[in-house]
Amino acid sequence: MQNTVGQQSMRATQHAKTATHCPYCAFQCGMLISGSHGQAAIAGNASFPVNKGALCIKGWNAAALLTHPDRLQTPLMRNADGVLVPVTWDEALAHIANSFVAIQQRYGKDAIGLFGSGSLTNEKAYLLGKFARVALGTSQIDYNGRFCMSSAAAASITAFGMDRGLPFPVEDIPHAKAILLVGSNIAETMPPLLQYFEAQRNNGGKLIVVDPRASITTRNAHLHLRLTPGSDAALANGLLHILIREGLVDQDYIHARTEGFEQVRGCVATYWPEQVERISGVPEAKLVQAAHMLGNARSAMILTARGAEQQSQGVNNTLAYINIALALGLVGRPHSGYGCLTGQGNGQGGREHGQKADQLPGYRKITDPAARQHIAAVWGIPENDIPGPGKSAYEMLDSLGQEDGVRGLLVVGSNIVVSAPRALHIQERLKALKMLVVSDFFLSETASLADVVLPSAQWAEEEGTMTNLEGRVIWRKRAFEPPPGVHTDIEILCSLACSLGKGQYFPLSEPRQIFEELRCASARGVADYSGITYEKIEANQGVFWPCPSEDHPGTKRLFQDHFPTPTGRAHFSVIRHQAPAEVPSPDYPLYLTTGRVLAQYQSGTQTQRVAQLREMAPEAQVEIHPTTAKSYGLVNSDTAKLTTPRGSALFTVKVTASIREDTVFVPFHWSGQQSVNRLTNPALDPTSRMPEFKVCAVRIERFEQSMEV
Ligand SMILES: Nc1nc2c(c(=O)[nH]1)N[C@H]1C(S)=C(S)[C@@H](COP(=O)(O)OP(=O)(O)OC[C@H]3O[C@@H](n4cnc5c(=O)[nH]c(N)nc54)[C@H](O)[C@@H]3O)O[C@H]1N2
Ligand SMILES: Nc1nc2c(c(=O)[nH]1)N[C@H]1C(S)=C(S)[C@@H](COP(=O)(O)OP(=O)(O)OC[C@H]3O[C@@H](n4cnc5c(=O)[nH]c(N)nc54)[C@H](O)[C@@H]3O)O[C@H]1N2
Ligand code: SF4
Ligand SMILES: [Mo]
Repeated sequence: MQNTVGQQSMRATQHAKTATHCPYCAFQCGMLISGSHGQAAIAGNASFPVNKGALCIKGWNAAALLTHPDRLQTPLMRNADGVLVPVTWDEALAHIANSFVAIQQRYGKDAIGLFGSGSLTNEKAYLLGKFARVALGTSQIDYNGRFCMSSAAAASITAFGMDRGLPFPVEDIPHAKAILLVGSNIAETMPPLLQYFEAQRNNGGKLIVVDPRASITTRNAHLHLRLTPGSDAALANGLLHILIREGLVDQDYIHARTEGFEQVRGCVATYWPEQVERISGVPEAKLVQAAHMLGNARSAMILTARGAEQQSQGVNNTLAYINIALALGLVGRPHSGYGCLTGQGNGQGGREHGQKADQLPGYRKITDPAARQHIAAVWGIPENDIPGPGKSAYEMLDSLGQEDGVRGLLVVGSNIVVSAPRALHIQERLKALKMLVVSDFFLSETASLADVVLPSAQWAEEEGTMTNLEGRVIWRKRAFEPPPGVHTDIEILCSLACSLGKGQYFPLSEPRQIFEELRCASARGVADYSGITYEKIEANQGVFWPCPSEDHPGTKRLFQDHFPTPTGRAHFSVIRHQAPAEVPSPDYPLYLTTGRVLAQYQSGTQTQRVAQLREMAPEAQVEIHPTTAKSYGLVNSDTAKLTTPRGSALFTVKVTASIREDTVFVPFHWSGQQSVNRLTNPALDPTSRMPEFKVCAVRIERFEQSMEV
């Protein structure tokens, strides 16, 4: 049997037909699909060098959704009684086009918005960005990567001049003598990546984890720094303070390859370990131990994920960790460096090809005249027709239905009712729209609010490229035809462009034809895909960007001898710790932090429909420390009501010593009364516009039936 709970790291044994990749996270495990649409069998692809045959439980069960009874099979449109009823594609598309045109005539081009996703293939992400600017002429496009990758991306661009999540392949991990893993729970969020950490450990390497929780990932760590939520920048500055004090920084590297160190040295001089202990709760002795492990290692890596990034100080937190990597001379050195562990399946490629409010394909800036000229030529439109930058994801959602805001919205690949912060408010904003269109495989919570729902093809039913967390562009092959009545997002966008009278710019094409256009659009950009072809991907098990010509092998490792900054040097940034936007108070005395569990994916639309995954994680639980639970009279399996200034929600109590006494943790995969995003704070990072999912202040009480929620 292949698809059983205990077999998640089982290696592939079976020969199968189509070599493709998992629909879920950024590890993009290679998998083999055989059988038929209704009875597809999945095996890990042992010859794909990244996962080497291993899959996690979500990957093993991915095929269960292809012919799931909840699958949308026909477009739906809201009738006069407010009920969603089946309609033909022609009716649905004509209605959308007419409404969008009417809205734009009345309120202007920017009254139509698009919300995209890091789940989309490169081809779809590219087409969505082009659709916004060319078919609709709107500046209002952003995507869920703003909730995911934006802080690390902004930090990398500031420090190194470009952003590729990991600037080295995962095969380097086993050779790092020390790793600082920050705000990342890979044991649950990317289990097959653990094999590289196990190899690192077997090679004598050390692992330090920075997390307010003793997550499953921390179990194998040599050192766990259990910081107060929201104190990463102080902790990082404290580590750098010790490294400088003890002469462990790499002066030659700092001198040859960086700028701005003196100012940072001056700043971190005031982050005395005892003061950092007060802010972060991490004992001075542990800070010193961590600094020694990192500073004395011949090779070392610093890896961050959402824990430090999803904060109103997310960019600064990341920059503070990057300062350590630069001071130790790690960036560009063998088996060393700074990297961000990207999250969604195409979290990397999805942030490169123009579905971001301020961006054009090839990771170009929409405000850069040269970039605009290049893309206008590829698209065959005058440069002036390309709109300027639009609002960031949360700001666009906050504007829905408002004066000067978006009145009609097309959502492709996101379930914002569940995943956006301050979810009750966002739900109200969505209801204020004149027209909400959602493309999805299932009637998600967001789709159920829509005026028109479009049934879209799933991963195994369409081909396209994805870019994994290493920057490796891979080919997700098609195994089956979509069910009758279901269209691909590419078909949907091209047909809609036709209905909008812009068909000449969107000839109905195969993904590989769109990829050919993407290659031209990205040429000479930061994320240059121009030398990548489907055939080259096939022959090489993926190609790393930048890859500027067909005879170029691709770039596995970045920054080895220079940085793509104006001076060729990396930049240190002076970072001062600032408290999160909301800290505990007498009314809301605890910290609330949020994240993920192994068996569920994101807003749960997909994984909650798989029986095996539902059984493993059937409901949202609040993790609470035994001492804290006792003080509130809570025991396991009680229902707790959590309240913040944004709203209330109900969770089942899980008493565990793995959490700090002053903090509770809730995963965000559930909706309705179990939606933790009813509670989260939409305070945004000033640079990345990333919401503060990881820290807010909360009140907790035992739920009684008489209470309101
Ligand atoms: N099972 C599963 N896997 C997934 C996903 C999923 O939904 N489910 N989603 C994918 C996606 S899109 C993403 S972005 C990745 C996310 O992958 P991760 O970043 O690994 O996941 P999270 O659980 O969001 O957060 C990681 C850790 O941050 C810690 N943390 C909380 N507050 C702080 C803080 O102030 N500082 C620090 N240093 N740490 C803190 C949390 O306790 C948590 O253990 O996972 C991907 N993989
Ligand atoms: N509290 C809290 N909230 C968070 C986070 C957190 O850590 N804490 N993390 C944030 C992060 S990192 C992320 S990435 C977001 C993710 O949250 P969402 O953006 O909601 O992501 P998904 O749940 O993956 O939503 C994808 C939806 O699109 C559909 N879908 C998937 N692929 C495709 C496709 O190719 N085409 C179409 N048409 N539909 C598709 C799925 O069925 C699903 O309904 O959540 C964010 N929200
Ligand atoms: S680790 Fe990610 S890509 Fe691999 S099987 Fe699990 S969800 Fe899929
Ligand atoms: Mo994410």
